Amino acid sequence: MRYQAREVDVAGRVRLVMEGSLTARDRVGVQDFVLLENFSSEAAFIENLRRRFTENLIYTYMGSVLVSVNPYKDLEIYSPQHMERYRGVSYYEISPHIYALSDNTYRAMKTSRRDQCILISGESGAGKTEASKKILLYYAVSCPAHERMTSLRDCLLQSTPILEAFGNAKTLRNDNSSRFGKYMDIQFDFRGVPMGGHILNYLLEKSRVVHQSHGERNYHVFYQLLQGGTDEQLLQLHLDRNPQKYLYLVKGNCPRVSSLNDKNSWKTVMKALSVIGFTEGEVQELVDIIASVLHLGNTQFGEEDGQTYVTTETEIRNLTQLLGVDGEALVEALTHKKLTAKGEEMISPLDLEQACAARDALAQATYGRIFTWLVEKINQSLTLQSDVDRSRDGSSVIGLLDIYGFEVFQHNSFEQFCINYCNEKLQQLFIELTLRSEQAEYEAEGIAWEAVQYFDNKVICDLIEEKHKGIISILDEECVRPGETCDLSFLEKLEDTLGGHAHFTSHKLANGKTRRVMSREEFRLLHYAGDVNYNVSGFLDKNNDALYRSLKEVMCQSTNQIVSQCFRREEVIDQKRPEMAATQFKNSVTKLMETLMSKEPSYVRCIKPNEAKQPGRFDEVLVRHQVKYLGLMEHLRVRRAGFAYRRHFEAFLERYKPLCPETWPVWEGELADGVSTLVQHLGYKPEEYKMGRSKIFIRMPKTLFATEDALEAKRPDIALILQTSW
Ligand code: AOV
Ligand code: MG
Repeated sequence: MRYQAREVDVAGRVRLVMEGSLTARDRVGVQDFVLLENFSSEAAFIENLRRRFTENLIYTYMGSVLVSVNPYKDLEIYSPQHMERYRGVSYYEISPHIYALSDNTYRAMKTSRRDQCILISGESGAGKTEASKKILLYYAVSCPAHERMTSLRDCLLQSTPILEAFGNAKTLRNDNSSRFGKYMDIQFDFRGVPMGGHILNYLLEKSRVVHQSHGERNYHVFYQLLQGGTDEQLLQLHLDRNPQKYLYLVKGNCPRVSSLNDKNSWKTVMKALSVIGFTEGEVQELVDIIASVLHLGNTQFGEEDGQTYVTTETEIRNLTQLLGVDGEALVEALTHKKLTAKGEEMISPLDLEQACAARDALAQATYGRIFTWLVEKINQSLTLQSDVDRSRDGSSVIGLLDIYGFEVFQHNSFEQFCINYCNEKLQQLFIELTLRSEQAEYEAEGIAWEAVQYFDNKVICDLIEEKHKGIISILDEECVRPGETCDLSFLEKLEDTLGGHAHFTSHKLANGKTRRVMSREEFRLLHYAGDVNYNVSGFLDKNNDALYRSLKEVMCQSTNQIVSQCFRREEVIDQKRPEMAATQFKNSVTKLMETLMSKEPSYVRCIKPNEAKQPGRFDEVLVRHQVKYLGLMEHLRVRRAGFAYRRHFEAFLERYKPLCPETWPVWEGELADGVSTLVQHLGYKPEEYKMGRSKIFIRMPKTLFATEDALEAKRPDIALILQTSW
């Protein structure tokens, strides 16, 4: 069968880019993008992705980077047998897989004794969390472990359903969207046995607790409790099974999601809590808090003669009972604020709007702190090993980063700003590290390196984080500036300071000259991944993240031990203002980047094939956009700057030695000489390859393909590189 592939060139002419018989390689594409003949053609790149996706081959390498396309269906490729197949096997010898990346990272850690990290990126719904779960499963199941470590293995795995219940929610982009960032270290001893773990969590989207956009939900755990709790339990918590009864759950008008089973998930979460080591008492307290947040949401206020009062006595009674707080003090704190002026304490009433805001701030603070408390508790369960083990030489870690992906909604707020900033930083790290390692490899092998042009997004990172004139600094200043400040005054400050910056614009600055209409409340950032309009409404409040002192006082007297651990007395006494939310986030992102920089990175780049979350659909426009902003073409250019393919002498000789009588069955001499003998016998021309210090570099894929074809002719039993299927 003849096969032709065409693409439209810049001038709009249709040209033939591929022609040949339809071999397996044509059908399923190449398993490594560096082996694409036409490596600078985006059309060829996407065609390769599409072909593989159609054949359910969702993974493709680009050198050591793993590109993954979300299949939106369960593929039978993650069984223990698959794990077994990938153990100890190097890339190229078998179909690309997340297990191959996991295994290679593990072996690199063991042999080099260097800390590793796996960075998973991609937009919301692209499959990052699923990828990170597969990696974790691989380590939990396939690493050697001694008996007392089986509980660690369970804790590692069971931490996921808990954090997902409390930190994931349905958004328009993803039914199980992570609304927090997660960096997890898995610690191994010198033998490669998992010895412990540690999780760092980043900025949970707290506003979701009190408000959801249409078609979105609050955190899974609320619906799980209502669906999965027993009748008796709900009675005790004064809860109704119907989520629509709760004001914090109705805003998105989306109580059920067909892809989620809230009832079963509740069971899973309860089991996970017990595996992690939560006592019955702690679970009860945790459930009391979840219920309290719902009751707080239903707490309503009235206003008469300038006096705000609570109209829902029952809710206050429920809160008093569940949280073990003083009901009167709670009502007082929800309707009044305490001020200290010139050393004197004054009480001033809140108006209706302020009281609602105070209530919502309390709900968000409570939920946010519980989440952090949960992470700490899980961390305790992951710290199992004795100090003796920990201090042994040769222990190292593999870090796993699964953070919220780049997001663009119709309405983008402070949360999207932080999330997209974090993605911007990760992209910067990716560019820096891949470029650097490529250069380092050429230098180490003694091969000349030619500089490659690429887009450096540092300019956007600076725009956001620079001291004094970055957006975060300006936001902080506006939050503490005395006098009348509001979200719009913040926007004006941005316009004054940043007008003229190539990556910043707003309604006023653009003067109606932008393609997508912006409102007066929006500013636009030209991110590496695309343009995003941010609405400034709520920015100051969210950055301030303040909770009235009187509410903190009530909470720190709670008889619920988890609550009293989350609201400490010292905080009420300490008058020092903590850092603002965006600055806190910036600092933790900076720290994260330092951590990642100190490790040997591997990358998984996830791609979302369609917006409908459906299997079998490959939306080329959507995919092209992601290929562009993930910098995949750029990375490929870097990888292909000189040579498409490189291989250690040993591995190359091992694979192709049957092709040459002098190297078959064994080559006794130096490896480099063996490779030289082999390629000369194969007829490689001097311009087609270069010998490095420990590797052979092959310029064009067709040279390698010819060698592979020769191997296939000789050894039909060998699984061919580039055309393997499952
Ligand atoms: P994300 O982590 O990248 O988004 P997820 O990992 O949650 O995205 O993936 C979204 C959904 O896609 C999952 O719930 C699965 O239904 C499906 N999916 C992803 N990967 C696979 C796979 N390998 N096999 C089968 N189904 C898959 V976000 O957390 O929103 O940025 O903040
Ligand atoms: Mg996720």
